[in-house]
Amino acid sequence: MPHPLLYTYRRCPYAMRARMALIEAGIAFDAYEIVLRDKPAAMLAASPKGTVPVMVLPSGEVLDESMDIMRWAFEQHGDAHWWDEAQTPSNQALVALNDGAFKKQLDTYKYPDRFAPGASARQRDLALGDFLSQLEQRLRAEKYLGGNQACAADLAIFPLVRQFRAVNEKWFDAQALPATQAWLQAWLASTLFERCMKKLPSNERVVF
Ligand SMILES: N[C@@H](CCC(=O)N[C@@H](CS)C(=O)NCC(=O)O)C(=O)O
Repeated sequence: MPHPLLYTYRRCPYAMRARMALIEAGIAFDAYEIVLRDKPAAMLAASPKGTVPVMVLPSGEVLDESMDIMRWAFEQHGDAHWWDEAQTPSNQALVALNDGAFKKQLDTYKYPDRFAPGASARQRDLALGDFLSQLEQRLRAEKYLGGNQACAADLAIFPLVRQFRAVNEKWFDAQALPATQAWLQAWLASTLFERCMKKLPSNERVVF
């Protein structure tokens, strides 16, 4: 049986969540590290919208949304907790906020030159008030978004919070977000993250 193929980009937060889910679920897969400016024709033929991650299953079925890849991965997994816990209304709402408003705020914060003066700091502060404070409340109550055990919502949200912190680590670490900071540091130090960030050659299909 050939492996499923994941078109991926190492630094893309959506591709990170997909790779972490596949690794956690113990799925053997091949990976193709793309160059964003020169996407492979085979990937665009499978998914014309041109975003990574894209997963092509041995059946030919194509999954081109990161959450669909996570769901597929955890469906193959013996432990239903990883996906089911991410389906609670509070986790679904938090992932939707992460992928929606928080992602937009992150982009404005990250690229201040592309926006009006002051917009970057304003969006940073809105992200703190709208999203990070909610995440903090949840993580003060429980170690993970999945409770005592991590779930797909933890994996979905952590890569974007990582990017947000990376804009200005000193600023992030100085905020009153102790539970979020500890949660982020634990993910950064995890074997799962280390494995998902393995360096691959570009433009080549390899066993991940
Ligand atoms: N909703 C998509 C978003 C994926 C996405 O936006 N990926 C970015 C990279 S982080 C991308 O491929 N952008 C296309 C480009 O930059 O050309 C998902 O969850 O899979």
